[in-house]
Amino acid sequence: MKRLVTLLLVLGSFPALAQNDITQWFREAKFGMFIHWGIYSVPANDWHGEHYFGNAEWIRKRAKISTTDYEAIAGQFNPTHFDAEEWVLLAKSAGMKYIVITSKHHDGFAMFYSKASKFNVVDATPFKRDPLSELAVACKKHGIKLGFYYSQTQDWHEPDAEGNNWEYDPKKADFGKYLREKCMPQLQELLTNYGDLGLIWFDTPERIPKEDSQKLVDWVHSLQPKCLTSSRVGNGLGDYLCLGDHELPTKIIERPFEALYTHNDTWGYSKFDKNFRSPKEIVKLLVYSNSKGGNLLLNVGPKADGTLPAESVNDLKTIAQWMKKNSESIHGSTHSLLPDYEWGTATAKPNRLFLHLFEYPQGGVLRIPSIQINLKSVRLLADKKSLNYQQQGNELVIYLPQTAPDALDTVVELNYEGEVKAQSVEALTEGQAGV
Ligand code: FHN
Repeated sequence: MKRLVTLLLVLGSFPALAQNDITQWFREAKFGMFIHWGIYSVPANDWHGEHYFGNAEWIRKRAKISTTDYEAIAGQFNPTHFDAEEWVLLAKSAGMKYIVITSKHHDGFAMFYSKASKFNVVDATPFKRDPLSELAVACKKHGIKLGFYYSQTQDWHEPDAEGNNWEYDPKKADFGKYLREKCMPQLQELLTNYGDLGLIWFDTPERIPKEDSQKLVDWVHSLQPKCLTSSRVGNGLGDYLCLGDHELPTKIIERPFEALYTHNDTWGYSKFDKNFRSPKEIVKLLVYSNSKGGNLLLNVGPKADGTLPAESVNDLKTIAQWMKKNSESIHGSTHSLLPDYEWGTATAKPNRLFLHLFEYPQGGVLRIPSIQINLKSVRLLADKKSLNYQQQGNELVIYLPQTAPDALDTVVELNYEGEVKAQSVEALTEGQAGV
């Protein structure tokens, strides 16, 4: 149960950006699309009739598939329906400002043309196209930042990397050799052949020594000084913080950060998983991440034919409708200056607070306790309709339409002058994210 604090505090100030801060675009982006796509989308959690549940991109390890058998899957990967521009436009319409796609996941397969390993989409599949290059072109055309996920430590195709303990003896592994001969050359290809990148999304650092994590960060920055690295490069390094999978922040985090969720219960496509989060749940995840100062990276898992699951397309289109009317409360916003409440939470811009009502108040009367604010106007963000309000002592009462104008999230915009004084965020936020 939350502690009630009667003391009113001036809640936070707007985070200042250092000049030439390479994280600025990331801080302002707020919403990104994660894409886990690889040859694991062919079995899609069905390995010769045996059904797996959960992370479909892990099929190689979970079914202990031999190198020969796994290489044969590449021979069946022919996503002729892939249309980079379609994905980029869908992401853009949903308000996503960046896309991060798996260039090489733990299975070791490169979804790009690589001279450093023949186990790549151009050399090893009938598709013969480089989807990352097509995505880079489409992202540039539509003003979307592009980032590449790269599994730096686990590579189940390489005896010298981590992870494949069913075919190789980990004691004989020479991790330095793998770094020199595959990981760093492939990063060089990614950072040289696809234009300016927003970020490299490292993952599962495992036991990587600190000097190797540092080497990777330095390598990325030497090739593209403005390219960010994720904290999962390991050992406390990286330009921004990735929270754990499916972890929502409950308190303001000053460092640039990203919460990450997948649309259902797998990152790569699984033919058995229909447990998709609803558009409302996704908007809620987005807003709660934003209200603590960070971004949401939402994952979709395309199929082996190059199309996105219909559920992902439909839900992103629903979010796009909401975003059309409410994006002002998202992009470029900062963490909330208010605590979380039973009805939802807030995002902020200078002199503006955006209240996101996920649980609509009964009869349309919204009461915010313990707040002092010099209001200039209160309105619904979607249609700019003014709302009546009253400051009754320390309580602010806002009179809304009787029923929720937006079933996903009704956004109320407060315009104010001076400082906002409210109940301590510390006291109210713990455990209230409630998604
Ligand atoms: O093992 C991976 C998993 O397959 C997926 O890529 C997620 C995304 O954050 N990262 C690892 C687990 O944390």
